[in-house]
Amino acid sequence: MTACRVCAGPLRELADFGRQPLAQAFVRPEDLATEFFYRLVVGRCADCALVQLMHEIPPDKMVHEGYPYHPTNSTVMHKHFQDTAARWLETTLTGPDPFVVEIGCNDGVVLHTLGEAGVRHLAVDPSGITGVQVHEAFFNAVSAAEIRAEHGPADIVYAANTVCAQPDVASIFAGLEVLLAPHGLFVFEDPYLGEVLARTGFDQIYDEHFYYFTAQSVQAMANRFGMRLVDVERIPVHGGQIRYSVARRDSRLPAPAVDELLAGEESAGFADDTTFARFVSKVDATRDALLNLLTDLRGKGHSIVGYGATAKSATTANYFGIGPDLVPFVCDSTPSKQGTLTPGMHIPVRPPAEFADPYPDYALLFAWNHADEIMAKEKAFRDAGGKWILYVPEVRIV
Ligand code: DWN
Ligand code: ZN
Repeated sequence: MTACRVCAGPLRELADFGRQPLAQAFVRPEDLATEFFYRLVVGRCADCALVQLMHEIPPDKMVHEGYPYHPTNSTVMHKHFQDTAARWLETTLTGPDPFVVEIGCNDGVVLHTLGEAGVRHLAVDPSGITGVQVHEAFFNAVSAAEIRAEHGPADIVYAANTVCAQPDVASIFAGLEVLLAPHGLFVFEDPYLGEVLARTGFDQIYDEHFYYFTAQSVQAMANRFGMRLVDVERIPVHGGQIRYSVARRDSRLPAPAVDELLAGEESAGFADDTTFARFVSKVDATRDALLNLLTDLRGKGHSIVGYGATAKSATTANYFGIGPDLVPFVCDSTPSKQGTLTPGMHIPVRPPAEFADPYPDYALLFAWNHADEIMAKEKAFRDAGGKWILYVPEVRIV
């Protein structure tokens, strides 16, 4: 695909991460023959500056059984979602009988917390989820009309790590046009291209992240669909995200934070090709440094285990070429990942209990975004002389 998925403007290639598997297609040994691969290439729209993948994965390939992501396995993420709900209860949801809809509701913590406070809420999620009320569908004009007919307009439509994954973003905005109350807010949070560039967070780039937003590109996208970007907030989770608030065009004035972020993006040169070219050279320097380190340690007889079979680590392992020869297995707390092989490079995934059985000399922290939480949980590893290897923003041993 060479045209922008939002405005049909021309796409210019920025980076090519080669042949990749789907980042969460953990595979059983007997299914290796059917593994799907695609080419991971990132481009930028010359018209609206939106950075996006240049090849769209066929939707039937994206849906795989037992989707293994459970965000609230992390206590930090659980608190993040609880705090989100608590803040809205104090600020945005102070009118009579508010109604909140979440698109693709993760583990449902936001809605569950709102529900406990008596707020009407609904998840719109094709996979369904227990514990909160669900409308089992994709969010679009049709499902939005059904929801509006039954529940009335929504004061907040929320989406975490969902909009960036949906190439057909026009269908989301069509749903908002139907469902959002006149002064309602569409609030969504996704990885921030600025953090990807600033931290050399290349491993945020994989199939599920189709778009890499900035305030500039979200503003253009909102305008295109008759809405307006009215607020932005940096949030520290998942390696640095932005929470964007979008409203109907004439319903609210933008907060000063919008212009501040836009100015910062301009001066950081996010829309310049040279900025991305520098990023790509840094990624390649990280690859060389990490491969040298792992090869050197293994050559000296040290043991290394991976920690966190993240979606992100698919890009790291497959682009860098890290397989079981360098990292014999990876520990992960997600039961459905255990007993599988990581996509593409086929590193076995094992339960965290095996981490201490016995401790390795080094642990390669694929889940670097949860470093504080995991290092605290695994304090005994360090006490026993173990060392962590990190590679974002650069390769280091701690
Ligand atoms: O955008 C996305 C983000 C939000 O979540 C999705 N497209 C997919 C997914 O990406 P990820 O897999 O890179 O997310 P995490 O949260 O970095 O994954 C952490 C992994 O590490 C999980 O598999 C769980 C595991 N883990 C663990 O074994 N012990 C996590 C913690 C906190 C732990 O203590
Ligand atoms: Zn565009």
